[in-house]
Amino acid sequence: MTDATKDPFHHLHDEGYLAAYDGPRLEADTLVALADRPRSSLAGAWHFTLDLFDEGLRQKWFALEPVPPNAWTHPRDYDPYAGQTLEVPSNWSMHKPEWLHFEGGGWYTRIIDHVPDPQRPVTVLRVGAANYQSRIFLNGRFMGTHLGASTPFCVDLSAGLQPGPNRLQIQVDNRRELERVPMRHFDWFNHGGIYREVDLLRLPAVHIRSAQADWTPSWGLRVRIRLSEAVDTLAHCHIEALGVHLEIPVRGGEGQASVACSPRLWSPEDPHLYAVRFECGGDQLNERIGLRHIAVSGTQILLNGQPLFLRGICVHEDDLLLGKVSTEADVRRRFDDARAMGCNFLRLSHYPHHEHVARIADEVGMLLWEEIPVYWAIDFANPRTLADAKNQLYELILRDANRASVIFWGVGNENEDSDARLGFMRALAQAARAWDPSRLISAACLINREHFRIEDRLAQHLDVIGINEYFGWYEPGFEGLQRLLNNSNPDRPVLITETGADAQAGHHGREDELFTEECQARILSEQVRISAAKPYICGIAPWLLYDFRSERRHTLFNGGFNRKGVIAEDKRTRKLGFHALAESYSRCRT
Ligand code: GCB
Repeated sequence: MTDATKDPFHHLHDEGYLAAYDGPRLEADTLVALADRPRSSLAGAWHFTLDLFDEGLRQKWFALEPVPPNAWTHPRDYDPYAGQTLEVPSNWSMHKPEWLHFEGGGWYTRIIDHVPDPQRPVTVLRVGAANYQSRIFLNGRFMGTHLGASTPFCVDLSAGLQPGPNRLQIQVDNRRELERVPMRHFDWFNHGGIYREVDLLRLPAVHIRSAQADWTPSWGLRVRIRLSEAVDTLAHCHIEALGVHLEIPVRGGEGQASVACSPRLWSPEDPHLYAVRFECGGDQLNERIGLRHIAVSGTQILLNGQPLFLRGICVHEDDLLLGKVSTEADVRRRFDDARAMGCNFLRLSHYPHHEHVARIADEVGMLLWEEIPVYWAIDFANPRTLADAKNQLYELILRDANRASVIFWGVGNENEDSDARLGFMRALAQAARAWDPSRLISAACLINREHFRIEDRLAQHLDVIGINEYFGWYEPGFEGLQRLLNNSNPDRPVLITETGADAQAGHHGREDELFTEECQARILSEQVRISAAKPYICGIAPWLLYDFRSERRHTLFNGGFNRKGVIAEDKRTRKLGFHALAESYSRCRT
């Protein structure tokens, strides 16, 4: 063994270097609600390098001080204060052709200036999303690590900040690994880097971590609040338009209160939002919140007591130029395109999308399914994997708990039945219900092939059974679909969470010719016609709005893209499937 303190080459022989950076974990409990809080954006150029061999962690690049001009120093393999920069937020895959497929570490460095404020002594760094593991360093000190590619995380920097310049470094690693959620095999592109907003929040010593308001006919308005400290105090919630001024007793940092009221209920037809103010001590949050009630009765979904049929479409976050970065214009285009087909529902697959998606959906009146990437094979027997999945779910729920548009939490997609999978997914469904009893829990399940029925051991833990089926595409003809639906007798609503067909835009031919627009259009029409006729089917969300990059798809027609979009990857070229779906939806029950 070499002594690390004496031997500058110690790191060459140390394969245990990662262990020091596995914790503390930055988890949902440390998240701070963003709402309308004042924030300083750290968007812009950060010093950056890719780091395939983890040299930064091995050599401790975070310990490197800037070298004064003309001073001598040991030669370095990387200088975090000079050279190349990268924009935050962005995906490194989109910056240089040779970075497109890079999977490994990336180092971001930025100097931040700190001016102490006695009124707001807490400084929190909030990262909107970075794929997949992030490790945060402040002035050379390791502050913690976050797992998960698509949910936000926070780290309290206060203890390490000095007045004046401070060195903030984030190492982000997008390697696909066995323990991860998703694991190693998925049908979308593994864009790396910090691809959502990074902000600094200045907060009072005791501040609001989360504040949620929802409404049910039995409770009335219910408000839940959680503070940063386990104190006993009073919090308040004001909705002027409803004359609500609710006092919330807080014990040990948590409080809940409710009051009867009759709000104008939010719905896709009338997406009414109330201005809501939460206050506690010196902290306050303003939100615009829709109040509505979603429930299941027998095989129906009821929105505000009325039966609901979901005319949906699935969508990925992928952009030809921006990768997984979603601008507001891009999100609004998604809703406009979906609306043009007569949709009232989007499935945001297969991971949490940007947080402004649900905000805009609240505003424009679109219902949403949000999910975590418990996708295909997962290391279901591994407790660390379950902890990661649960944490991603909790982060998503905390982030979007005030969004009326979100009616589903999806806890998985096409996971093969096994005892380990059942235990894992049941735990997720139960956790989601405990954290948020105001929404429906579902999962996109596979067909039970043995009995050829809609049947899943997980179903009893779900409010709505999601089914992915590709009759007409991966299986010829529609007789199978008819047989499946006739053979099933579910005791709760079923949502077709995926169905569809690849079509290359501009490729025309017969309806039974694979990859033609005609073939895709026919499959979508038949799917809607057959499934919507079954009373227990509460909606359908075909796969999907736009073509997207996929490293699994290499036919001449695919060319590196999944082409089941009803619109091509340019997000402009509408295929015949788009019009077929619009036509089918115009004939659906509402
Ligand atoms: C599925 C998956 C989805 C794929 C799709 C396909 O069932 O859930 O992620 O992209 O099929 O195109 O095969």
